[in-house]
Amino acid sequence: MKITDARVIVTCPGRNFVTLKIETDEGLTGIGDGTLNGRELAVASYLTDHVIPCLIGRDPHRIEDTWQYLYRGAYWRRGPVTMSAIAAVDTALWDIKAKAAGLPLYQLLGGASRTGVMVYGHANGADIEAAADEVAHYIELGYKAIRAQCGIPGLPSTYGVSKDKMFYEPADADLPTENIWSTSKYLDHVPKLFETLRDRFGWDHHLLHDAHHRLTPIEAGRLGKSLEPYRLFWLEDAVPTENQEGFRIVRQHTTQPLAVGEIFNTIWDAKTLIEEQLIDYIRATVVHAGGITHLRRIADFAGLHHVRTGCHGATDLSPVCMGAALHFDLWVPNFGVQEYMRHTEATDAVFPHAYSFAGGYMHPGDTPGHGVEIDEALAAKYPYSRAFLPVNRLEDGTMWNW
Ligand code: GCO
Ligand code: MG
Repeated sequence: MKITDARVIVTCPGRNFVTLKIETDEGLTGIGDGTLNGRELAVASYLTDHVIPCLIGRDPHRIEDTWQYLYRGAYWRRGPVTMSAIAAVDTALWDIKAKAAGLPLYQLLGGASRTGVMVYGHANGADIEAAADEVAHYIELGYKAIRAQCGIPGLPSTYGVSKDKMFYEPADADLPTENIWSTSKYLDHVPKLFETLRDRFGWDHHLLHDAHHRLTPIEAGRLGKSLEPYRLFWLEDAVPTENQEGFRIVRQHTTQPLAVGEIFNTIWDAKTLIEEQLIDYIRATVVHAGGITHLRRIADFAGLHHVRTGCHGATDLSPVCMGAALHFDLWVPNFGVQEYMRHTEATDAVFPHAYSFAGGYMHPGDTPGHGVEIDEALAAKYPYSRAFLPVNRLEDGTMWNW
């Protein structure tokens, strides 16, 4: 088999998505997600200008060789743009290989390790009561695991708290929105949210929380300690991880399970975190971590060190990434949980898919390939529309981590 053509489709059915479609001389096609929120066109150009010309004429079955060709062969390794582009190619090639075999992708990885993939949803509210009402809603929908975020008194807006119910979309403006942050206000308030949730809902559901890289290690240690009585499934992205050794300090101070990695691109971003067992869950996912080929490598390394997976699954990861991630999740032996933020109806219509949700679990479906397609005619009706993620400042105006 040979690759005869490939093209990038940028579409905005409510938010921007970058999709690579690869065609072959045998009529089989495959698609991969290359969406990088707020920097979409950089990946589109990387693919169109620098990757697609090298793909034409290659054997699509040679997934590993193509991955190494694009990673080692570029000379300029790693980084979110490069690795999202490699992921788009890799995902499309796994799609083609599985279609050629007539099997759902998870069968090629080694088959199902479980009957369904536990997912967590996002419950957000302007205050504790509103967040608790949203948790109730997710429980009604059947979720076993729920992430909870709420507004902080004295702060005009807070990470994770959306205008819309059920959809949280941070890339909301043509130029970055400015948020205001206070770590001390946040640290005082969050334990009250989880105290309320345990009082109201008991202990049958997993609760999760995302600190979105805003704390220092010692502050994260304090938050972890103050949340221990409420037995969270995980505390996510407590501190930025450019300095992986910072997690040693967090670990020394709390038994709170820790998750990190949604912005990781390669195994090197997590090497110390994993081999020193400084985290419990690795959040890397298909699109930003080099595709199925590289994510599998990260997961195997993590498995040796008691670290389980918890793939990122926000709305900026397209249904194509979601489909591929669910095949990975169904197989991966050291699975933890999968994030699942629902896409809008318009997005689901552009990306018809075989995956489904029932009773808190998802299944990728048994369609050959990864089970997600793109309706190109419909996609063309939604042209790219620039949208940025917010930026964040401390109360005195200092730039902080969003
Ligand atoms: C999460 C994330 C997202 C990110 C978003 C950035 O845990 O789901 O933190 O909400 O902020 O994916 O593009
Ligand atoms: Mg997060």
